[in-house]
Amino acid sequence: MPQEKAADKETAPRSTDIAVCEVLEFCEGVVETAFDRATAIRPCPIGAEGACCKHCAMGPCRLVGKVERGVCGATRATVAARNFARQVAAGASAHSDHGRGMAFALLAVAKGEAHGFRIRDEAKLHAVAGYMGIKTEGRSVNEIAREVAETALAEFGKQAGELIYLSRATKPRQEIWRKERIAPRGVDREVVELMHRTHMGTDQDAENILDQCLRVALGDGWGGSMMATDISDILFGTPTPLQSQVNLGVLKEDEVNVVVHGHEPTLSEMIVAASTDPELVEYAKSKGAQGINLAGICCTANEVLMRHGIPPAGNFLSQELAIATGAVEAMIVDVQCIMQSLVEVASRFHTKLITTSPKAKIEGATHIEYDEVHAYNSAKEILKAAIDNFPNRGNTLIPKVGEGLIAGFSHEYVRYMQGGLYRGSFRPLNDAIIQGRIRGLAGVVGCNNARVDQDAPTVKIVRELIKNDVLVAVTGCAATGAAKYGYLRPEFMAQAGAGLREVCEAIGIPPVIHVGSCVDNSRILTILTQCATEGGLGEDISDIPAVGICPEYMSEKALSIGSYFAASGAYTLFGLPSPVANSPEVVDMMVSGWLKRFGGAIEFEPDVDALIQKALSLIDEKRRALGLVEYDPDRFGQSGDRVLEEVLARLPEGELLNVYSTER
Ligand code: MSK
Repeated sequence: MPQEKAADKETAPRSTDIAVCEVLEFCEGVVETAFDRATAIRPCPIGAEGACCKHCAMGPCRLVGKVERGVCGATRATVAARNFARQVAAGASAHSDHGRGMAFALLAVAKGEAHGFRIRDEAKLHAVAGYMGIKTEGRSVNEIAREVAETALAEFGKQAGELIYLSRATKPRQEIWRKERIAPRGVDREVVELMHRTHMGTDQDAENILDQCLRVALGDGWGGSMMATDISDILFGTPTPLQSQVNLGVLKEDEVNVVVHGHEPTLSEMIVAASTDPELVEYAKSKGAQGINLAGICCTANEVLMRHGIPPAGNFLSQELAIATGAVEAMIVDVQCIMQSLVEVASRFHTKLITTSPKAKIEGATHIEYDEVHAYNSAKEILKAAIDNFPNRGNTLIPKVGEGLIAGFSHEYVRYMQGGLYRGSFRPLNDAIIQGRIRGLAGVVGCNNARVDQDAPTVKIVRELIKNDVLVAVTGCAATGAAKYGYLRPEFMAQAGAGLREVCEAIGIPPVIHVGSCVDNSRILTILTQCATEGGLGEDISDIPAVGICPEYMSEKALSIGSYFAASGAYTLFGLPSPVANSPEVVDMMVSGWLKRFGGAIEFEPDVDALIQKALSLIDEKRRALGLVEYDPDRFGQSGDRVLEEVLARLPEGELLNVYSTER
């Protein structure tokens, strides 16, 4: 792979991304980055294993060595479960508060108070109204939208009953949630109850704490996140496949570079619209630039990539380096995954760091508060500040490294691509799995983590999975990671096993499909549910030959995602050491206990090769349980488009891959 650079094992983890390495080399001794701090700061081994309890002022208690209990008598299991559960609560809150923000935005649009926004996908609005039991006949779009928004908002504060969207799961899954008493009542209620239960001296039964943790996580996956995805689609359009590029090479020497970073799509949608405003483009030219170039980092990047093809400049660990290219006039941030160090890095260059959310100010950054009512004007004000900054640009270092990609695979499109508008279904995919052309499915999701080589685990896992005929869906920073190395290009079918390749060629998709940002992991739940209800692969997500993998997790949101995947019946593997390792009892509850009760589990496996083998064996076990033909990599011989392989073989190395012109 031309894009991969072997990380120097003598040193601390760095990156396999040659663009990142190029800028890091320049930063050496000049600009401090997360890579440097990760080398300087050793992770606390006590906290890392969930052995530290700091829930009251008698501690912090370190349950290590011969210490089995804290001052209050809390056991290792209680402490590990409480720590994990609180992390899940924080992650679920981040996703769900994002979902609440989207519901408020929809309400403002429906009331005609959000200038510049409109409902772009009426079909999706009707579909969502259907899930919510809202009458649509004879009503205007805004009336329906208003009731959808109000119903969604009510889901957060609901005190009893069940979240409405649980009814979108398979019937057997709903029964499991009821039987095991983990069906969430209201999104916020479950988080508050978890914080109560994990207060000193309250819930002191690890399994009971973990049950509440799953209730919270389900409130995220089938509540806050799913509503965030749906409402984003209603307001900004349901994604369909489109082309773009990725990596630091998407920044332009001769244009005003504006990088959007964070998670929420409302402001970034307006930034996209304003970036082509003739008045602003002319203004940029008056300052000596050729135009305005937008790029993204983290999941705001994924939101605007999925709907507009705006190129991601990188994933989580690339955020400081985008600024260190010296070519970014403004980095506009909203919420989540934004490093406080950006202020310091930006101060070394001319970049304006602009915070926009009242929920996320950063000392030293410029705050331009965004509100839906004046969204377009806010976007213009921000872009104008970026343009004004263009003449201040000094020397730049934009690595000539980039990669093409295809993104935009909403679950609606995945269904559509298997038969079109009138015959769309999951039948072809299910049949391919049943025949063994596709061995199984994997969702590869999550972040970068400065404790491991940036992108290395994700890329290795994706490569091995597709080689073994596993169709991969990616989200979040894992999606950007896979994209940087070419895996989101249809040409990369050449690396897939023969069976997977044949299916991808027939449908016209890459072997790795980008389904969105981290809240869009809810799309994976929907895809798996539709596979289950299509027939032939059992009756529930837990029957399907599928795994969830989070190779480089960093965020608490990833733990919430893993927990709702597990409670939804998916075995989920995390590629870092276990945060509950201090309690073998809790480790066992989350693997064999959850497997028995929910058909899904969470396991932490830092050895990438072992993780890949585990993922493949889990898929094969499900195949056997369903009585499907045993997977045989040679069954489909040399099927697939051999011509493509020959064309690729004739090209000099690097011609198609890795380097593209910055002229787009
Ligand atoms: S941005 S949560 S680093 S995926 Fe969604 Fe990336 Fe993980 Fe943040």
